[in-house]
Amino acid sequence: MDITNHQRTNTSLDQRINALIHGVSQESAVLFHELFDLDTIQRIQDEFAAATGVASYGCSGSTCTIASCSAGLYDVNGTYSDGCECSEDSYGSIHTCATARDLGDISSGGSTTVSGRIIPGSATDDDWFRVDFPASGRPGGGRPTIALTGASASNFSLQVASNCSGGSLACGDGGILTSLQEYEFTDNVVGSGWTVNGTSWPSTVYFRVTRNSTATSCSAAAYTVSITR
Ligand SMILES: [Ca+2]
Ligand SMILES: [Ca+2]
Repeated sequence: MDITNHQRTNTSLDQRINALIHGVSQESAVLFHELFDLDTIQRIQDEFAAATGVASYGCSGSTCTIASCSAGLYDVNGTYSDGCECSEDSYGSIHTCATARDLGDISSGGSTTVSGRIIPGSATDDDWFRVDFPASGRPGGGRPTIALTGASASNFSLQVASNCSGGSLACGDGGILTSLQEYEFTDNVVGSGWTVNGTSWPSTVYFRVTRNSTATSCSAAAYTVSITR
């Protein structure tokens, strides 16, 4: 029995599998042409790029890198195999106080949560929100609190103000509050012996979320802010 053809087939398969697993060296570039149909490889590469949000890529030998992503997608982890794995949140275009996302009213005992991402490589990304704590008198009821929460909280900072002109919410010592992990207002003047409410009730709070350090994964670029009263 002549097994020559069988051995040739096995050898060819071994070469292809080796090339797929380990890549091919510069010297064996001719071999790659012999092993694979380049149009098919190109089509597979293009379909992979389209499916993973890659707008353009470059390959050198068997190593490919992402050059750019489709709109709203980002290659945060720098890994080619999962493409542009991180998407912008729905606040993507909110980069000014004037266009802050309005989270509505929070009454005493109420709460809400907002989650988003501050994307590395998106030079202007920061997210602005507005929340209202309506009160009919002093003390205002409840304890308005805005806090970064979750495992990634320390990656981010809050900046808070009472209006888009930088109105202060600071107690006593003045200044606009920046680099916060949490803002909390306790209306405890009544019963303390003071006769003047030195700090206005925070009826409206604008807050901005920024990232402190470079995120190297999509999850590290994600923040959660808890608002309670
Ligand atoms: Ca990636
Ligand atoms: Ca964002």
